[in-house]
Amino acid sequence: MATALKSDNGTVPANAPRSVVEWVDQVAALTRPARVHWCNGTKTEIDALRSSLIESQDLLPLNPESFPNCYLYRSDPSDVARVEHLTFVCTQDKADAGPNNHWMDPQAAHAKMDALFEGCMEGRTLYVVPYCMGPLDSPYSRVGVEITDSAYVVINMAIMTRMGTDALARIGADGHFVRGLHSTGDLSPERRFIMHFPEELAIKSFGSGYGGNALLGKKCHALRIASWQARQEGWLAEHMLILGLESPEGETHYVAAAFPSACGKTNLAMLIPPEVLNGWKVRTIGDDIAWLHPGPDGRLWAINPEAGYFGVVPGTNAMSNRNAYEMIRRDTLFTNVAVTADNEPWWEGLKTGTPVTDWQGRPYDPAQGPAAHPNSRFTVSATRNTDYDPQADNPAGVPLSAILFGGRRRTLTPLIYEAESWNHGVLMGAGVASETTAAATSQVGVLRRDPMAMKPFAGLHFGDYWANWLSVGKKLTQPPRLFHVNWFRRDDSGDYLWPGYGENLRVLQWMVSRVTGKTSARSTPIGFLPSAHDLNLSGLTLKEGALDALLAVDNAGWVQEMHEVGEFLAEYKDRLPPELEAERTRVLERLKN
Ligand code: SAT
Ligand code: MN
Repeated sequence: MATALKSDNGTVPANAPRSVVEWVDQVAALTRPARVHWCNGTKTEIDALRSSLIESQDLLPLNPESFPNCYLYRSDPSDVARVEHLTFVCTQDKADAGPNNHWMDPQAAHAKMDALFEGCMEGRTLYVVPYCMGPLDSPYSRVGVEITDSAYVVINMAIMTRMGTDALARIGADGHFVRGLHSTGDLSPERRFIMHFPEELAIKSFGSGYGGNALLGKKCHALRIASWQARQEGWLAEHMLILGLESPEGETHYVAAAFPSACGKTNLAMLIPPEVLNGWKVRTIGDDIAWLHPGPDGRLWAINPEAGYFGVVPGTNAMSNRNAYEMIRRDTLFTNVAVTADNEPWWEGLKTGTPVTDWQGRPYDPAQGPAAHPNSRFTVSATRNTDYDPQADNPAGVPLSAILFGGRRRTLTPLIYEAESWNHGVLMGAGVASETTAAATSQVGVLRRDPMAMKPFAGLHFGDYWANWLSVGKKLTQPPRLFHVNWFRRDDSGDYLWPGYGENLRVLQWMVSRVTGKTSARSTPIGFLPSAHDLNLSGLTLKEGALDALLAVDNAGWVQEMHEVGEFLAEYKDRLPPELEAERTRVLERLKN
């Protein structure tokens, strides 16, 4: 079929590559939209889309005095988080998807999805959304096109990516692009699937409008498809924040950190130093995803493929994350928060105001659960962050001094410990475990292994993924140092042992002093740890015994942990790199001696 469908945004852009036009035609023939709209990413376009959503009451303007240009979107109550049990990696060979993914045969998956997409856009607009993950002029960036029938998705993509004409131009130059097809369908959880075809650079997502399921540039492209490509090409696509840490002497170290969803990546990326650590400065490159490339100088260079934040709202306040708290007071799209009588957004942990309407639009009644959904989100441009690091736009990326892994664990794992080598650090990352949160639809608070915080996002067999980590390490003559942190230790009464938030800078400070060789450390079987006097604790009062607990290595507990890690790794045994198992055995032997 020719491109007979007239776009309500003019016709097909002059710079649209043939391959894109043909694909749009095919999809239009299948989905039968009433209109096709090629997005150019201009402010006029986004304003018009927003106005149409306001008119249809899908978007509610919030108080224009206190929250200028802020809006509330309420999703279907059954569509509020990622759906891991409905997310598939469809590789020709089932083994390539690994035991870490749900798999479906690609042909069967296409047939299943195409049956769902058939006619699904009747009466709707098909939006063509060209986007670039990463700075438009970076060799590390990758382009994609998302076709969607959701204007809410378009508005989000415009914030979260470099979206529009320039991205389309880059496809022309590049030739390759990721094809992401999305429809909200009828939002029925029975007809909801998120399918990835890494060998075809394609994604098909049906039946959900939620962030990670529907903004296909994010987890689907920048993590699942990209981790597959990264393995083939010798780089890393990771679920990591990137920050720049400037010391009082004016020296900046870039750090990437992998924590599972809703474990505080956004808060750490936007950390405001406590007053006693005056002179230190944290700048944000990214809060969720990092693409890491070995550079010609033997260092590891990082870019943030995203252009905005899709952050968890509850808990955000002037103390936990003042930058975010101020950032989301304008130009922000809220999803599933509550509202006050003054038509201001409200969420648990905000500490001021009173909700009158809950996230489902009902009069607020505590008996019906929290006012804001625990996974309610803000979408906002990264440039709205006053501590946005302009280096985020540097096409070369930033060189990493350190990588942190971490999870939410009540017991055992110390506040911080450092790997003895790259391979040891890969084992540390592979063993990450965390108590689950509300970002995915599963039970909350259960300890689950989440290697490199990538369990839901690695679009390949974990064995192959770790092998790639090990081989990237071999290319680095100046590798970043690898650390593991845990801000979430608790005592027997359930109280946190460490205050977290801005105080985490004290831990980063020790990390920098390790990187610069300014401090020694205790060598323990699990790695290097600070002694109590190595941490800068001035002006901080911890509970009696807390510091000892935070820096202790419980040998018996770690022997048990290493056995559990071993059992977990054994699930990947057919492709488990022997170096990883060798590291585990080495640690275990040291623990026993
Ligand atoms: O998957 S989302 O990007 O929507 C949120 C998250 O889990 O990090
Ligand atoms: Mn995330």
